[in-house]
Amino acid sequence: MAPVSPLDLSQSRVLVLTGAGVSAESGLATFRDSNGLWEQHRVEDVATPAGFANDPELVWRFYSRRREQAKTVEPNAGHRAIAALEARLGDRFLLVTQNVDGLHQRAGSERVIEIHGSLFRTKCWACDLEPFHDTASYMAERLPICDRCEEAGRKALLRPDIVWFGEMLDPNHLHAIDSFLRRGHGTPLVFLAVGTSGAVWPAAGLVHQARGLGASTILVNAEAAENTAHFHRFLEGRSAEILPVLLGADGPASG
Ligand code: BV8
Repeated sequence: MAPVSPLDLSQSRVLVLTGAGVSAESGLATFRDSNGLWEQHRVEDVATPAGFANDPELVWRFYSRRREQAKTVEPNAGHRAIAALEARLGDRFLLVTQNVDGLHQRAGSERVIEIHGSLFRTKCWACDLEPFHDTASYMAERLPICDRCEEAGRKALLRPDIVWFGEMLDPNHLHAIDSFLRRGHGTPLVFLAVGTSGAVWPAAGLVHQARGLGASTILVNAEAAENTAHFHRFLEGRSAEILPVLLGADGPASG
């Protein structure tokens, strides 16, 4: 790893975007590591509304396996360094994650927007039932159905509360991100992306949004990403190694 010195973020506003590479350090496979494949299915075919309509058992098997796996791993030093920065910066910090594994929250992060949803939340495929916390695995037995729909005489499956390919992200999330980037104009803005291939939109476009608002932009990734060229700085290496140094796990106090 090339030498990395701590950033002085004491007077900055910081937006962090994380991807599967941050969780890879905890032992969870990334999307690209598996060449985007799972049980010989392309993830883009499983993690889609059409995939669920076509084979809900396969999709529930995919997510149940990932729920089980995510329960067996722990947050790593990269997650902890991000949580420590939030503790120092308070409302001058925001974490946007593409990860659905909940490891950031388990490391202590609170100001988190899960733009692709959560493994541990389930919702109804058909009605606007409030998504609920759910750690269950639905492998062989009957797939979960919506009680509320059943009471209304309809049969509807429950589904993971995940943003699938081809589905819109929550507009409230996008609005919260935009207003964070625009708020407090005048304080230096830093956009830090970590462990993401920059392959999935609109998350991959955040670097452009941040630069357009004057942010200095840094990418920390194990290899060049699809949008590396759009970052002012690219630090190649492992997030669990770089982040504690870069963010100064015990770095400068917030000013
Ligand atoms: C939408 C939930 C509007 C699933 C996920 C063409 C151009 C532009 C856009 C599109 C297009 N064609 C289709 C689209 C839209 C599509 C898209 O972007 N497709 C891609 C494949 C081209 N986007 C959408 O559909 C989004 N919605 O656009 O709505 C719309 C509506 C209708 C029709 C069209 C558009 C919704 C996207 C959300 C999809 N859901 N997750 C699930 O998790 O099960 S995305 C999925 O990929 C995960 O969330 C994952 O996080 C995400 C991105 O992957 P990464 O996190 O970056 O992970 P990856 O493996 O790719 O990379 C990891 C990186 O870490 C690697 O670079 C590796 O080198 C590095 N690394 C590894 N170890 C380490 C490390 N780095 C540091 N340290 C380490 N130790």
